[in-house]
Amino acid sequence: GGGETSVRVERMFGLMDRFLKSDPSSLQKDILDHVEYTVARSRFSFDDFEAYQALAHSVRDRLIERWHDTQIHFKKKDPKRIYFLSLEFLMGRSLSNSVINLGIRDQYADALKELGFEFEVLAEQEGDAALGNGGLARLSACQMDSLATMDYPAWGYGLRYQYGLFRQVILDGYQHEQPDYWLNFGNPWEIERVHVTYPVKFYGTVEDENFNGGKRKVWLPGEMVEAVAYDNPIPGHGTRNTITLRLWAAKPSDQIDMESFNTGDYINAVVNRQRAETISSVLYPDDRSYQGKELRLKQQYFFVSASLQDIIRRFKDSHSNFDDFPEKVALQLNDTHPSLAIAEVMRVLVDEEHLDWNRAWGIVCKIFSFTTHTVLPEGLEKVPVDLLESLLPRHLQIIYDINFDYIEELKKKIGLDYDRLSRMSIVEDGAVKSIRMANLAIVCSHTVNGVSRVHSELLKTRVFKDFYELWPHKFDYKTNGVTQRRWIVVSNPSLSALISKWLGTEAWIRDVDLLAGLQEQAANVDLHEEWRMVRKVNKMRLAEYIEAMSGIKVSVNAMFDVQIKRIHEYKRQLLNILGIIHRYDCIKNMEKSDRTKVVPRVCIIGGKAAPGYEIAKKIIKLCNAVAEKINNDPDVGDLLKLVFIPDYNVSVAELVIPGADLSQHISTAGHEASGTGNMKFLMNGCLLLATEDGSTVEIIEEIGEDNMEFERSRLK
Ligand code: GL2
Repeated sequence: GGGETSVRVERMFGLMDRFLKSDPSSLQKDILDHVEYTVARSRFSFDDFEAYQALAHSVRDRLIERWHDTQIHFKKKDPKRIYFLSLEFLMGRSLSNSVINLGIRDQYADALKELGFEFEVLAEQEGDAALGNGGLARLSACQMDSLATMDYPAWGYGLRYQYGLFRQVILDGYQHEQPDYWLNFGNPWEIERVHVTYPVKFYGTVEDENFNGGKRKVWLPGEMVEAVAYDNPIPGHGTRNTITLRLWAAKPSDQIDMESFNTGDYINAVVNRQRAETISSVLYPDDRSYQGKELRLKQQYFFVSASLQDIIRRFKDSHSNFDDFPEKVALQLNDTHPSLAIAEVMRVLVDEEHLDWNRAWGIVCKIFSFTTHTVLPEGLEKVPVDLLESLLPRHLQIIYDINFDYIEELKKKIGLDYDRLSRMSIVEDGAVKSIRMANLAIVCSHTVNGVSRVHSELLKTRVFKDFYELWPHKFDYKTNGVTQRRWIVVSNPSLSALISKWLGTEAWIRDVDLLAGLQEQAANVDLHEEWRMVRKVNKMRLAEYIEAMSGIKVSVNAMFDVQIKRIHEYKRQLLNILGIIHRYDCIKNMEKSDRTKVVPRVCIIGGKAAPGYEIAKKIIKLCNAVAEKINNDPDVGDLLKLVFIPDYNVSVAELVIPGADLSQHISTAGHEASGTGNMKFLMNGCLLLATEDGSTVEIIEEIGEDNMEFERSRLK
């Protein structure tokens, strides 16, 4: 828990007076100063975007104060630190979230009003930080918010992609992908750390070298790239704790290609240097399909190597004995994407710190925990041995050595069951010999987490059955959660005010369990009425957005029936669309007099398809074709509409979820590891239409059967 390491203390050095003030006139002065000195516009003439920039910088100043205090505090206390390694973070926008967590949203709104600006309008100027694909990446973002709020000494590490997830544009009903130039207008939420840089090495050869009378391995790399840190302060709510999301960008290293400069091939030398930057240029847009691409592996190692150099440097600042490492460092692997970290820690301990192999292995086995986010065996990463050998020759040797020792141990435990040994091996001997990253992660981690109870059961009984039988104590689960700060307070301010009023406290913003207190008022008709009004306001906001995006006018008196998530066959958007076609047919075939009994419905679908996922892209086209037909049929009118919302992302979700009456989570049972959208809709008071899959099963238990209806086939 946080307790011991809490930074919920006032500034440590008696410098309270130095703190930036947050009364409206101080805020106004700060904003105007930033207009003049940061944005370099006249304080008498600046537009909404410039006002947003100045506002963001003024908030950032306040974040930095807390962030410094947090660093000083933890440096002094030296607690065990949590390092969350993830290749994806879907942070969305930062402005509203920051001022809400800092507790100064209203002060800013008042300050801006007097300057002639609306807070909400300026907040809309911010683009999304979309450095991830879907649920896994948004979960990382929610976790950062919770770690900060709960006073953990945590660090997030990831990659600062130059282009985030592609922008989805719909042309003639088809998805087209365009680059997301999210950094083109600057990013006030990050701080470039030009002095926090580390060299990252690739390729080359491994040689034997004489050492202390024996031999040791030396990696002679063939390419070197520089990792530069960009820090994103993450404020907790109701605490001064402000943690760091450190994202790495690739820059050419001064040490590369000196030869070409010296031999006069200046142009090629510059071109080669630019190549370095491609490592952090683009996020792979496929969630859960791994193609064994070299650039992807390079990204993984680049981020792992830089993060570990940083973590080890911090450890060495105050420790000299690596046996203490597990007391001070916890490394959380978010899926298999960062699992090269295991081989990298071994390499650093053995090759650079000269620990003997067994001592290093003992340390490695105590520091890693691994969360897997998938059910499908084909979703598990496999890295072709040839690729690894060329890019990271020393790591391949280390993985082989880990595997050798592990298989020897395994033989002692399970005997010579070769089928089982080959299933459990880290190395897969097939047409393409490859490394099974999940097996590597399981072997070395002290804990293997699932993301819901059902998921964990599937891991134990199917996906990782062999491992569960061997190490039952390693298997655990932590059902996913989402932060109410983002999904109610930021995205649904009216509902947030309503909840605080009826609970008589704002404490639920830190402690979500307190929402259960609303149960006492469940029958209160005044509450119902206010709730309905809140929903209406949110539906109006959504209807305006729909009209602006698609030109389709929808009635707010209709039921808004929503399915927003990545497009996947298993998520069954197709089933939803077939249901809509059926509904349309039924209405068409109805007697006019019966139509009055139909509840008017606006069906809303949104989501991106991986660019190479043909069937998913056809589902989008189908949706748009069906929409075209239904929406232009005057005979059906407001009884049925279908809208495909383009470019689904975090800020679109923030707009759509509060306006939904019904939401669909209809994955084929056994396929959705958890799902997190269901929780976001639910906490906004939305009905769920769902299959018993992933976390929905636990939602059912929480809400109780009184609050749900089973489909007939489930009733005996
Ligand atoms: C996912 C799972 O599919 C999803 O069910 C789960 O809620 C999230 C977070 O644990 O992880 N796995 C994955 O690769 N993506 C997910 O959303 N993209």
